Amino acid sequence: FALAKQHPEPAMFRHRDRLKPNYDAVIIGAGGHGLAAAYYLARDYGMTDIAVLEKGYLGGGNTGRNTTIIRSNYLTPEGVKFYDESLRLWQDLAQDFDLNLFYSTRGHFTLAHTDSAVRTMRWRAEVNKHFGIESELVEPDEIKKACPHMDLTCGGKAPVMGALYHAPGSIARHDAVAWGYGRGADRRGVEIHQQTEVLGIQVESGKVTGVQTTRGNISTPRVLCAVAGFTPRLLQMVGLRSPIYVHPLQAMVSEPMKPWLDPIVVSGSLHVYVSQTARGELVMGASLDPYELHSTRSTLDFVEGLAAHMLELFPFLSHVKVVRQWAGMADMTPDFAPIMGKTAIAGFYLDAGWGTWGFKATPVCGKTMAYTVASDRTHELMTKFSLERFKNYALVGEKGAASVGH
Ligand code: FAD
Ligand code: PYC
Repeated sequence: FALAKQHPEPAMFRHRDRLKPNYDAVIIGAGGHGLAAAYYLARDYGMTDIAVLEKGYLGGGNTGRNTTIIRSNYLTPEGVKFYDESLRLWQDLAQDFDLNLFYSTRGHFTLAHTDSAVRTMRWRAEVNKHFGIESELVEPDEIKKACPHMDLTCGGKAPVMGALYHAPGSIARHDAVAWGYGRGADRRGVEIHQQTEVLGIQVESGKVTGVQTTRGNISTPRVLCAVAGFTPRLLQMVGLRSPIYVHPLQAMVSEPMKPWLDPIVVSGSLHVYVSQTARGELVMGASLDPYELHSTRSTLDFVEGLAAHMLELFPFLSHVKVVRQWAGMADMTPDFAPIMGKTAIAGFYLDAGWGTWGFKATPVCGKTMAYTVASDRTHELMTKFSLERFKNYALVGEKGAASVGH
């Protein structure tokens, strides 16, 4: 009690005892995307009468489960511009929050093991350079220089023929990003309600009017849905359909080691990606689980497969222990691009379809969704990402830049 008196404000955000009966806006999902939108709505548009509703705990969804790779070396002009703006926003985020996000620029190699992969890397490098993004096709000797521990022959199975090198590629501490946005929104008056599940969304005459939650009903004219792998369930509540399908994406982490791996290394062909954190752990991932499943269970099969591929690239790791594994629910779209913006229901805004690629986009999603909710106009950076594109056959094909095997 004495401590509480000395520190009346919590370090991160306040616990709110009760929900109000109405808010200017409700944000469903306290992941990075929902919290970032709340933060920019409060900071840039003075909208603070907002409730962020979270069925579990803040950052407990894909935001706290991802492998934190940040890059902008995408394939389509729309994608490149969007992620590039995100990379710009990442640069002063820690200062903005006054919180260390462990943002660390490492350089990012996407390895090519076949002629056709080399061709795709060259294609990406050229698109990237056209938009001023630092990306280039590099030869095996340059990979070896940056990563001397790599066996470029991959045990003779699939030798590395080159790579796409993206110097700005970075990693950051994922949960600190959620905390930073959450704290910043809370300090500006936004209410964050954990353990509060949205069970229904009220729509009257084509307009959103409120939400039903496990803690009572709320009326509101604006609802932003940012629930990643739960998107199909939420869309059902308002009678909208999307082509999103949900697959688990697993990851694992090793015991800490002396720093030896500076860059981020990705091999789509070997189904491996890896980076080393400031704490010395290797953070590793592979591919989507090959079946639709709404679950965050993890499997032995995944660890065995990923460990085998890691050893093809880095045979000296054979005695290193895996200490944790987990999974998230990836909301996949057919073209590997997100679904963002206004919908056919007035006041219902969507930030979804972020599958395996949305952590890096957290700042730009927050910024552009805040603009869209505050002005009821789709932000120009997201016009190509509308839900309508699937009806109009105007897809944004990003599969070749997805990094994760599919
Ligand atoms: P989330 O963080 O999942 O937040 C959504 C929240 O909504 C959850 O907390 C959930 O509990 C809540 N919710 C759901 N339903 C309800 C309801 N009815 N009521 C209230 N709350 C609800 N992206 C990258 O850019 N780089 C990477 O390296 C990368 N690696 C990944 C590795 C893994 C293993 C996984 C699973 C994903 C990875 N991603 C990566 C993708 C990235 O994690 C996601 O795209 C991003 O975190 C999505 O953020 P979000 O805020 O939209 O969703
Ligand atoms: O989007 O770069 C990415 C990524 C890597 C692993 C998962 N997603």
